[in-house]
Amino acid sequence: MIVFMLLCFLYIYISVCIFLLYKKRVDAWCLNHVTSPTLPLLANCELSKMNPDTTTALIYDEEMTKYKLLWVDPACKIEVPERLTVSYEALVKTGLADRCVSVPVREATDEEILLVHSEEYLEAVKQTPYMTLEDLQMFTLQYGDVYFHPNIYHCAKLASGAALQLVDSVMTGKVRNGMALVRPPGHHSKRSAANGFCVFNNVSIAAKYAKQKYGVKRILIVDWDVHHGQGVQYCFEEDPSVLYFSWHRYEHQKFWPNLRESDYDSVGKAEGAGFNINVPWNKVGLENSDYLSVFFHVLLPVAYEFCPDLVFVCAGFDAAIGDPEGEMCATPDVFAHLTHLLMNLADGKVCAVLEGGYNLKSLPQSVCETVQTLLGDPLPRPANLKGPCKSALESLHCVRATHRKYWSCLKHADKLPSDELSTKPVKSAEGEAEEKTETEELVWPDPLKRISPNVRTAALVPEGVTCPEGCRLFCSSQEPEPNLIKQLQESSGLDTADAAALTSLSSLISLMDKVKKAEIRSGLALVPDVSIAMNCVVQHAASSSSSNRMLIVLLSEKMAKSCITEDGKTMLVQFSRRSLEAEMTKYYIPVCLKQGCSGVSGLIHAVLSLLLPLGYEFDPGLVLLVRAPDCRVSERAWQQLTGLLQGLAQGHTLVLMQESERSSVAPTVSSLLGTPAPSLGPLSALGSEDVEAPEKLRLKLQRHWKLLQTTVSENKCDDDG
Ligand code: Q9C
Ligand code: ZN
Repeated sequence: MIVFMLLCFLYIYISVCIFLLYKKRVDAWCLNHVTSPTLPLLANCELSKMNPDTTTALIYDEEMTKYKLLWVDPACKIEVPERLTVSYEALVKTGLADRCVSVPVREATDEEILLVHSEEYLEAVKQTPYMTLEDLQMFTLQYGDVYFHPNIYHCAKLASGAALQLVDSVMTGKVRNGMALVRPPGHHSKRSAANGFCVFNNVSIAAKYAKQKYGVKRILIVDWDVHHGQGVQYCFEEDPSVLYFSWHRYEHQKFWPNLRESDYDSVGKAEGAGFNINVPWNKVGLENSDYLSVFFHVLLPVAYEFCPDLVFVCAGFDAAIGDPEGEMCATPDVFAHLTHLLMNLADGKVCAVLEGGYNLKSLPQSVCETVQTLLGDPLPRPANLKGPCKSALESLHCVRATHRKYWSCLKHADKLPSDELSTKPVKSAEGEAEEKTETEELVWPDPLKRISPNVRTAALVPEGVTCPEGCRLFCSSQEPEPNLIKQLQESSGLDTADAAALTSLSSLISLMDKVKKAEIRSGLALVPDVSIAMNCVVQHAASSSSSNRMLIVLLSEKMAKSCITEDGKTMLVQFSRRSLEAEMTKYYIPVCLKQGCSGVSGLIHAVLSLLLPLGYEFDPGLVLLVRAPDCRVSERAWQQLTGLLQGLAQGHTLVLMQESERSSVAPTVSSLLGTPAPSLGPLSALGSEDVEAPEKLRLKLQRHWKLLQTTVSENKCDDDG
């Protein structure tokens, strides 16, 4: 009997183990097993987790922690195995790792490594596992700021292989996006040389591989590591199919790797001219506003014009606060926004690959912010943004001026001031070698928890209109209050007899309240008349005592200034073809577009370079997005707009559309649900009118809204330095 029970127990135990193992595999390679009979056993959430439209790959292997510096070298001592373990542990502890599909690493093959590196170099690195400590030290000497270890060759193959696995997962549609946590990093390594802790150039290899294996036509590489990824620059310098963007600590060439070619005037060579964008930082201590303004005024406009099919991020986190290398002051939550702003490009195909990041507190925080954003969680509020500092503005100005001849979105950028080249090496006045004060510990608040409301998106639609999948049909539970009805009657101008219309307006108000109270993340309402509905919502918001700011984004030809009270609680940005400039105030911003909202390039450009900076600086608690039937916006541009606005107000957006536009409900809901907006295709070159008008507006508004600045302003704002 006892033996029998033991056998039973053993049998159950083994079955459970097999099941768990199998489940893990299913998690990783779910799509091959969709028809598997085991699937119905999995809970619903498991199924949704395996939906390739919403999944995020996480690629990590402990093996990559198994090498370290074996001798004394102050330049290399920060590159430690703990960088990877603390990052991964943070993802596990926060439950983020569990929400990702874990994809195994593999070794990159010789052939793949040779896509970027020379045979001689590969052969040399191949010898390192057999070298003695002395040999390794000697071997290391020929390269700059890097160390070798008997196991680093193996890890370097895994790091590149991890990037390739990520490309495969994203390109085959197994996942939407993903992150690879790797060591050694890659972006400094050159065709025939290790450099800056990097052995093989992981992202460059992955980009070449994506071109070769999947025929990807245009690739964007965003290098937000605080160092210049000169290896990536060299690799694609002449290649117009790969747009490389890097910002980096430069200090007029005084900072490592001290290269002349890291400055803003290295734009690429031959065919590739214009496809290399360097933003040199000449001061330390830069903040979130500095980074975001470069996104709004350089990277995003150019990226949308370029229209990549695939996006890589050289995701180093040494540009975050507390990092001993970067000495910058951007907080970890800024990476949530940087990530989000890229997620509507390339149909959402974003592959982030770890590079640097040496503060063991801010690194894991930044990694978590990035992964959580890839997973689609609500963004943190972009609080307390101000304008970029003077030095950042100088860099921004130089980059825009240098690239104006390559990109139509920059063609009205201010020209380079002939006297003030940021390139010229600046002599440090008070003698060399300013001693670093390494002693004082920087502190910053822990990033806030990013909690998703239980309901992602709710729709208020008239009877007969089907509610799209993934969206909750909104039914107001309470009877409308007589007081509210009275107020609505006043603001709508409707007759008391119009009971049905008033009830539906009161449902709209209760939907807005639920979105405001974060019981629902976002909402959409199909209404008989958008102007009336908008009026009601705005009046109601104004009458309620909450201090919640509201951003109204209006696509309409009908002037709507009367909504705005100038008390700072409401900002209205209106897009139309009407020139309402004379009406402009700090909080009523009419953007005149030559082709109205129907011109895709013009609208997108205005959204990126005007609406986003305004919205980020205003930092609303709710976004009201209103689409009048006369606006003729293209569906895709509308989805981009909707998607990009999710970075504000923690995704609390309420969309108003006219009943006649029911065919737009599904695409709108899709964007509210976080599905990347479909790519717009390479945008047609912007006409002068498309750039000139927003540019004029920007100049007028920049004294109120500092995030609109792109040059060290003539109207002398006493900014810091
Ligand atoms: N303090 C990466 O972040 N050392 N590599 C510079 C100056 C080299 C950084 C020394 C830093 C390499 C991937
Ligand atoms: Zn770095």
